Amino acid sequence: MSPARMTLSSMTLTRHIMETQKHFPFATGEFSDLLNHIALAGKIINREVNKAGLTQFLGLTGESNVQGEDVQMLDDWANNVMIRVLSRSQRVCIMASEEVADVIPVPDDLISGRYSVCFDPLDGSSNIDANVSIGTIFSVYRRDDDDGPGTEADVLRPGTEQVAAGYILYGSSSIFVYTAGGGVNGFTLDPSVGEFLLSHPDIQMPEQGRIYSVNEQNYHYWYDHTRRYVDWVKSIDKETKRPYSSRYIGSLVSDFHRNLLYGGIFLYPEDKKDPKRPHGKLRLLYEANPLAFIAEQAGGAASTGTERIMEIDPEYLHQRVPLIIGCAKNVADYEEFVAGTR
Ligand code: P6P
Repeated sequence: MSPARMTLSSMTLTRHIMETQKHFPFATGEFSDLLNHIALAGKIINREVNKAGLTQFLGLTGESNVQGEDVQMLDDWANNVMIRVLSRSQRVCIMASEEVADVIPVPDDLISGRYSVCFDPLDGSSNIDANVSIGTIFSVYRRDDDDGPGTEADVLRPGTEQVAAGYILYGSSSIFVYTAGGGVNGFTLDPSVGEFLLSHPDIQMPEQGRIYSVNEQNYHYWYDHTRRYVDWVKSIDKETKRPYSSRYIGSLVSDFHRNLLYGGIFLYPEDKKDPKRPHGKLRLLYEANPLAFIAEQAGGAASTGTERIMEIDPEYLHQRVPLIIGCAKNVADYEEFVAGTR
């Protein structure tokens, strides 16, 4: 085997977080310790996701969650892992989960901290039984004081106030991707040592990509500007003499991660499909905001079509927003169609 192939990254996630924290004056070991607890939860979830077919975790619980979606058994279990690990980290004062109607306080008998964490414990879970990659998405805020128990106000904050965000993608290999405001780095899990090792340093999106990801089943429910944009990316480009490539997995973390590495745009726009969901399907606090932070830190963009995702002031916990996210030029193109200038 050539020496190059023998090169194994020795930069563990833990060491990278500590190294990164040296550049933050306010950083104490608490922040690094919190991120390491999120990574621990990811390793535990990864262990079960990777053998879901061999355990009792396949299928539905028979219940539906606050979103009105069927709850997969692995969803429920992953949600409990996130809550249990974060509650015992001594770094968290409040949590918000896609699977739970209200904010989740840290039990009185445990020590709480000054961070609040919003998470989707297992995004894309409807794909679990088909072995499609799924992921955990997280968003971290820091309160200025550590007085008293956390409240909903500690999570209803604009995405610009996030101190960290990322996801763990459970796929052919499992990868931990995060930003703390100083760029985006990816760490691949080496199961033989149980460590996330730096595999994708300083991820940068190209200015423009040629992949579009959208569920075209919704075409007839879209507003005219979305239809015209998708028709445009499917038309023959004068320079390249070919249309964009369509890639849609139906698992947000997987679609986003591919576009992050290869370039492209993911769209879940507002539509007229369901009057109860006029702003599209995806949620602001634990899907749009964390991925928007990652996208912007990698040189990309994230918008509703008219507004920067990270500048939205959240009104309620499970607020849904249109999500147009990817390479900066691609998002800008879509915004021009919304504005009617194209
Ligand atoms: P649709 C998965 O349930 C999810 O929340 C995201 O992971 C994914 O991007 C989206 O829904 C897919 O929704 O309506 O295209 O099936």
